[in-house]
Amino acid sequence: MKQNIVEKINNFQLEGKFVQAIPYGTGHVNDTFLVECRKNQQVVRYILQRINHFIFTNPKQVMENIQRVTAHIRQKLQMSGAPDIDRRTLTVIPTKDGQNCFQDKQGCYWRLYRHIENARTWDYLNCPYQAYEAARMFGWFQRMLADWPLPKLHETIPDFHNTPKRLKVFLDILEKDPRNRASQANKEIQFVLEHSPICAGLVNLLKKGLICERITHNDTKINNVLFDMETDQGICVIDLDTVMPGLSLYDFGDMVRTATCQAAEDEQDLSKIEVDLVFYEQIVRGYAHETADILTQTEKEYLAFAAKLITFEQMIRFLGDFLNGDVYYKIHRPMHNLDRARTQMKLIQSILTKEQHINEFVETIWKTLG
Ligand code: ADP
Ligand code: GN1
Ligand code: MG
Repeated sequence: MKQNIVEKINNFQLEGKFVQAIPYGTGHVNDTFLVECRKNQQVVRYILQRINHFIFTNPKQVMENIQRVTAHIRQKLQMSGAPDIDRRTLTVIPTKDGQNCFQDKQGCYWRLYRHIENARTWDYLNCPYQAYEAARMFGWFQRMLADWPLPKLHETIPDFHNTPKRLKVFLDILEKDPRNRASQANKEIQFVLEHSPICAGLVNLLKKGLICERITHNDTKINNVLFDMETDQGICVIDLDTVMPGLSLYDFGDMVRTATCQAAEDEQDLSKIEVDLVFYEQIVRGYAHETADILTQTEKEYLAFAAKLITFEQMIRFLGDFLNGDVYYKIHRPMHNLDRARTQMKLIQSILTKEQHINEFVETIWKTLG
């Protein structure tokens, strides 16, 4: 393993000499390593990643997007005289021949980022302040990209949040039931079939011209924000593979999905899966703080709907992958994807029971902001 990583890392313009690399993070798609080098007496850290090229079929386009997005944000930070810029946006380390990623003999793509020090991610949050901060960061990220110039970014995964298409894919898998697993998930399948009309909600708004595409993150899962270890402030939005044209509503929704429940996405004790309204309210406030003058009235009205919808979309993605034999998301135990689908179902049920209250406070927050 060590030899293998040394081989990859040696292709980049490193500062210092390689010491060690350890697998890092809890992502479901790419492989991440924390790399430590030594330069004189100092430790220099990097994040090395193997891009999953079965999912991101054009890694060069992914990297081109990331380069452009990080350069755009960096320039704005510089112009505003912001401090600590290297901790507020990702820095891609070039390969020795000046490329932004490297393809090995096996055809895998590798990239290297500067490691942001004294920062950490959370797989689920511990206090409402963190929820506010996470949402403020994703709102800030959207605001930074609100004036995106042409040319458009590449669509790194087509129809990524096209929920009706996601549903169609799910129904096709269910019909084939290729691993004979449907009988193990009767309740969950029934739930999907009963609630499927929700799927078209946002795509229909787009078709009617009531909302528009923006440059969005598309994976605003809570562990894609770095928090400062001392202050717990949000400092950097990471995991930029899916930054592309999309809907701001899906970004808001995925924050609610992952930051209002104080349990992991794969928690097996479903009694812990509950939407926390104090966290939810802080997410709306943090997001509104940055986006109040960018979002349209319709976007503001559909925030709560979007949270429910994306949780449903995620449920059908996990459940579909379970039925399909776990071919997309990494799993660490049998039934892992079914467990994940179950947490999403429980979260939607919890949202449904508190929906009226949620709609009321979202409306009040926008009213008080004017
Ligand atoms: P994945 O696509 O697998 O989720 P991420 O890009 O989110 O990969 O990285 C996985 C984890 O690595 C993150 O949750 C975070 O803890 C850490 N990480 C990623 N990039 C950096 C960075 N530049 N500095 C510090 N930590 C990072
Ligand atoms: C994947 O790689 P990671 O864990 O950040 C997935 C997201 C899902 C998420 C669910 C490219 O994200 O869309 O919401 O798992 N990324 C891709 O945890 O499919
Ligand atoms: Mg991530």
